[in-house]
Amino acid sequence: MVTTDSFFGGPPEVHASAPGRVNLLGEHTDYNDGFMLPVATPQRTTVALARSNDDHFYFYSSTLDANVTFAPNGSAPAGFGSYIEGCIRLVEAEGVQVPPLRVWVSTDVPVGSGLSSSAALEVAMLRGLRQLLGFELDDVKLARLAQRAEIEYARVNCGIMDQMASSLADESNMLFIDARTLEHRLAPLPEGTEIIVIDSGVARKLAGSKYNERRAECGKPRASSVKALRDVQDPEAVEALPEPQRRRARHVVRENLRVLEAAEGVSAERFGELMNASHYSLRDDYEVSIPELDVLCELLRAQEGVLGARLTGAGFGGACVALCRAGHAQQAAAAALAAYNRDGRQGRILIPVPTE
Ligand code: NG1
Repeated sequence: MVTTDSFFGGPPEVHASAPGRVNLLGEHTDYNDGFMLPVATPQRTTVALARSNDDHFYFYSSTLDANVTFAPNGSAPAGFGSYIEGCIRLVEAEGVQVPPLRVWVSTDVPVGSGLSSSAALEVAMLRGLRQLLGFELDDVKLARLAQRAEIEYARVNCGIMDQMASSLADESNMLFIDARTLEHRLAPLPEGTEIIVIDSGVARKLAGSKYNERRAECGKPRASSVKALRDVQDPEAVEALPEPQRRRARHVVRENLRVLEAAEGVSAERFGELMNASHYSLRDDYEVSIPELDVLCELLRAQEGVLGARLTGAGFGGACVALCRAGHAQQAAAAALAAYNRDGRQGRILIPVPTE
């Protein structure tokens, strides 16, 4: 096991960290210029940075116990190093000279559960670079660079939600985001509520290819007079589209309306209803759910104190999020998980963070 002391030969120059995110409402809306309401996870990714003693870059992930080394004119292979290298190259492209570095990474954000461990790594790394090198970078610009690192270096054609949430959200408030203007504001969770997140134990195998397919399907209506689905306010307006664009557009248009309603401040009960409606729409119209996520949401809804539940993130596996009355999360999560795993499934509670 490599410690920071052994990796750096002493203390690093700076530490920085960033959270993952759980999206409460507004799924598959970010790449349609729409609206969303994520919160930050209690789990975080931490980076430690110091200038290298020679002209090479050295990255170490203590979570993966993996090393990446490359010369200044080289590049990191695909994997955790490509996110870090992407941040470095994009900061260089902003005109900042970045010396060869040693970078140590550790995370307790679950990887592959739809909680955006990749955004947490990008945002933590950019914060670390900003701190080490002392250049100006506001938190929205930082989120934009983090998104570009994901698209251009990790080769994932994502929207801006994850990086905005990791850069600007906190754990006790939702972050309302307008993906077109990047206007954002914190909005409190409905009074007297807390959240549960349970990983279904199903890896998001098709997430990449199906994600791109959905993006393309949403792109089609843009050929008409609207710039993006965000510009359609009347849900009836999409009913004349051919299938499957009609149902894809119906999800996006209605999901945006749900986010706008929730962001105004609604009762806990209404928020729960909006989450349930979001799940049904993702299942039936957007077709990104899988039976395990549907079962897990049903089990969560059946627990005392639970107000609503939905899949969170891109879908095709990953996690479900539920809103429940404060004080009920531990018990409701444990009961839903026990019932879910009874059939040999491998679910696990992510939030509230298990204490062990
Ligand atoms: P996750 O679940 O983190 O893969 C993906 C996109 C988001 C957003 C959601 C769906 C990536 C890295 N992120 O999130 O931008 O479009 O799906 O709402 O692909």
